Amino acid sequence: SGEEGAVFQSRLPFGKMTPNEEACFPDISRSGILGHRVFLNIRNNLLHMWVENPKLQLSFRSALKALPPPFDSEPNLVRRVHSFLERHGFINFGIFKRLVPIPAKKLGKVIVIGAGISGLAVAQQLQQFGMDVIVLEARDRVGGRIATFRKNSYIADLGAMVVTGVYGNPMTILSKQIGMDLVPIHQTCPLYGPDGKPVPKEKDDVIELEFNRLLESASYLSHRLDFNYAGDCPVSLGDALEWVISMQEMQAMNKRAQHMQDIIAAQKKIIEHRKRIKAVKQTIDALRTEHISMVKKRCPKGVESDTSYARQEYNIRHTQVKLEDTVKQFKELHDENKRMVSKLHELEQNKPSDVYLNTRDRLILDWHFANLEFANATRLNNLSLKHWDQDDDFEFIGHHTTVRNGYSCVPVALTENLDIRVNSAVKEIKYGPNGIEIVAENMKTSNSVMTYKADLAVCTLTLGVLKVAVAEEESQQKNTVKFDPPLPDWKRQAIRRLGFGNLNKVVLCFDRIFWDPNANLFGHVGSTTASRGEMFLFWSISSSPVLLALVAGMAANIVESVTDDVIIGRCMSVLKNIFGNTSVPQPKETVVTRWRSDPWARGSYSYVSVGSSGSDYDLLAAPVIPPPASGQRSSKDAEGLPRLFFAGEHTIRNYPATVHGAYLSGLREAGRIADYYLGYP
Ligand code: 2PF
Repeated sequence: SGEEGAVFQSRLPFGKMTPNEEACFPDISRSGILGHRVFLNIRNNLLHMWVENPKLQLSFRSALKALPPPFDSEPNLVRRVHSFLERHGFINFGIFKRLVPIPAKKLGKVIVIGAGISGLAVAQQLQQFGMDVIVLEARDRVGGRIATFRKNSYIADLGAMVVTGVYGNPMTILSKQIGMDLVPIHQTCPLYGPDGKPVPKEKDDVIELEFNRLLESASYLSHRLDFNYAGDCPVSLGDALEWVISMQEMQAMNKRAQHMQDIIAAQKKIIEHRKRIKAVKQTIDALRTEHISMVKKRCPKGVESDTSYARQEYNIRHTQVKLEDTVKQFKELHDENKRMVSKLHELEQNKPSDVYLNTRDRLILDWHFANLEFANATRLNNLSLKHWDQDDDFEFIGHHTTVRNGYSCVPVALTENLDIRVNSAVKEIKYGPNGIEIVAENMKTSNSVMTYKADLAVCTLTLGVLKVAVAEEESQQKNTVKFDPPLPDWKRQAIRRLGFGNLNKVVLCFDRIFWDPNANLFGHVGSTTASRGEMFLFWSISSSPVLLALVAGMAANIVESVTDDVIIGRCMSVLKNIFGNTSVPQPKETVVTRWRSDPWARGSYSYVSVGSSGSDYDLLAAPVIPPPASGQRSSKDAEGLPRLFFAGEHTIRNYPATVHGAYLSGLREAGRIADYYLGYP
């Protein structure tokens, strides 16, 4: 709450200028502590005003009026701070009531390729900065990977559905502007085993702990031991995890071997003991015989000489003492033997497990791996051990929520006042020192082609589409999108290196709820490691009886080559296994997604693949400056303006693979374009 909360919500440090702020305000940056304080007070105050009331434009005039003295005494500085915050998307973004009209005279022409959340964000921003904006979208709808299925009272998100954390999330501001019905997710997730029976809570907890320990071990291997390369090959997270598991298995085997050795040693000792007992027993028998015969032959006193008598008595006593000693020794040996036998027995009773995890436990562990494969949209073997979680420090805090009225309400709201041409598939992106030319095909009227000319273009094609375009360029094919001239090598390399994953959903709409209505989630443990991602998690977030099954990891791609009937059938058998045959009705409506086969997505979202790193996101974000026109190539010429800009989920290093990241990438590019093309107000 308050000013501090507003600054935190804006992802800025409360008491410090950011490097970007220092670069834009060199005078303040050099001015010492007092100047910094004044700047921060103005900046923080403006952020507070905006976050408190994001439904209304925060104009310079109203901001100046509301600033407490003495910070209103330098209108010029206030104006600069206001412009800075507006240009970089800290204030006046999203959908809000305008107080100052947008200037009628346009300051430049822009084509935005793609009407996903990033394209809509950049288009809204540039339009309010006074540029002439057209958005070209191949599908017949906006939103891209935000796609909501709506039929009768059923609502289900086929793409993004979770707002991940509220504090710092720009979606929180949008939710205040747009009718987003945000509902917190109850994180408890009961698991059902391959047999359909609930996994006991204690077992669930133990395996989850083990899963977290394995992740920690993998992280230790990477960051402490620098085990990131095997020879020349970078190591994947999956490799590292399986390696730690096999170490644990080896340890279990070693323990078992040690135990066997202990048993053999105990057995040997017992045999030795038995030999000694036998020998002692023989000695006892001999002594006893000797003693008896001596007693039998005993002469009474006075028959022979006193010395003889004394020797005789001495010998008898001596033999008797020896006999008693030996009997005592026998008893001791016997007792010890008893102890050793019981120790052996105990050893035999307490065999350590010869496996680290039994089959059942391993499958529960696999469920957690499937969950991780869902979050990363790919198999663990494809993820860079060193960099897969490079964005962890930027995770927002606060609860995760779903959008009960469907996430598509956000992109639809963002279309306000924009010129969006749907059914327009971009085929060619030509760029040169004087501007760009885009060729788009109308998807409704076959063969009709439109050419658009502008000063610059913002490309929000998904990384999957870019990968296909680059691959086709190399094989001289041309079906998707052609860049003319081809994208520079550094850009193509980054497109190839960074991963683009897959994740699919199955929507099942029923006439009644037959699952626990209080749980938002329940998990299903697969029956093999290979199938661990197949419908491993069910979501129930709608107020109507809708279940969403997730298909992640290896299963996500496999499922795309199977018919809907087969997939729905698999879902139904999993559900019947859990809830009983008679409890599960036939679904009324079903939808199966195939994001990899979708020509306008070619997958679900980006991940840091083996051999890639966070800096590839920066390369994907970097604008492209066209090569100088022929005959004009002089190295002395200042480098030309960039004409091709990039936004999208795959271009934002700190928040990749998310809706908020895609949105922020749009705000960022709008700021960058304004800096290049509009100068500073
Ligand atoms: C057009 C196309 O038609 C498009 O319209 C446009 O270009 C490009 O726009 C997570 F991932 P775009 C989730 F919960 O919309 C996390 F990392 O595709 C999560 F907690 C995480 F940490 C979580 N196009 C054209 N036009 C013209 N001509 C032409 N040739 C052409 N080709 C194409 O891209 P974008 O960059 O603008 O927006 C991307 C975002 O929507 C995605 O990042 C987002 O949807 C990813 N995603 C999720 N994000 C999220 O914040 N929450 C989620 O719930 C989450 N969910 C997501 C998803 C994506 C589920 C699926 C199935 C993540 C979990 C999951 O529930 C596909 C997908």
